[in-house]
Amino acid sequence: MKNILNAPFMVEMIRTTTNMYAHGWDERNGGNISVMLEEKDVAEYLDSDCVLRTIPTGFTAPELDGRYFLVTGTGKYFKNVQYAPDVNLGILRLKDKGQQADLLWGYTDGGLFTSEFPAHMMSHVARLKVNPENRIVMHCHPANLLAVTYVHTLDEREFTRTLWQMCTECIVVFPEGVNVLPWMLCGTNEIGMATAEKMLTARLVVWGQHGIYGAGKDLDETFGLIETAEKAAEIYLKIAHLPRINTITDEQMHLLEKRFGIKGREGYLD
Ligand code: 2HA
Ligand code: ZN
Repeated sequence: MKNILNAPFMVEMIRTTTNMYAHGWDERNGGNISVMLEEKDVAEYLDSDCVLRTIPTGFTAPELDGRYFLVTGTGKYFKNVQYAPDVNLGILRLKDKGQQADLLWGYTDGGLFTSEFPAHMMSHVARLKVNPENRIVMHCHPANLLAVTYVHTLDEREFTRTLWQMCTECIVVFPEGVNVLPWMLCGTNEIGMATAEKMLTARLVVWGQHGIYGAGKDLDETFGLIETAEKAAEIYLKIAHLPRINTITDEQMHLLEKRFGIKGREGYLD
């Protein structure tokens, strides 16, 4: 067996959590990531018959039976992942209609998967329906996006249009826009189901007064989505209180659509 700490998915996960912490998106135990792994990738590093513990998940997701996930631990700090990956991360395989998870590696202090496991797993189910290549669900608390949810309407069209107008590349990076949930109690199946529903039509879902969820085919894409939306939110906060003299017009957005071969969400541009 090869050393799992050298596995590309592990190296990338450690780099990403470290980088997200450095961006200030994951204070204390804030944020969580789940990476769907291929059985063949895991097999090089783990004996998949060796189950350390079986953990009830508290939800049902038959679509995920037999799927492997690398997941951040509950109560764990992104800041610490690089120093003790085996304590702060775990590798799980779902079974029994997703109601149980076999722990194959990690959480060595007796820990558990993230409290947002339902939102992650339900979002994976939703994203796989849209794009079978989707492997990542990422949640964090970027300050500017969070701040915008206090002073801007949470109407999804308006919220999306504001972000699109803040940087030229926004509509190119997330043409489907940003979906938004009002404040809800986190860590529950209810917010998990609501997030998954929103994930059917966009890879970014803002949680009002809490943070953001991103989904994508790899960690780079998903990080980049959140990074771009967060940058737009930062610019909005720099200008929202000033008279706006210039903007990116809908006509210019249509030029971007043509130039980059993308299509903004139906009905979001005039
Ligand atoms: O504590 O971010 O939403 C982890 C979280 C919960
Ligand atoms: Zn959170």
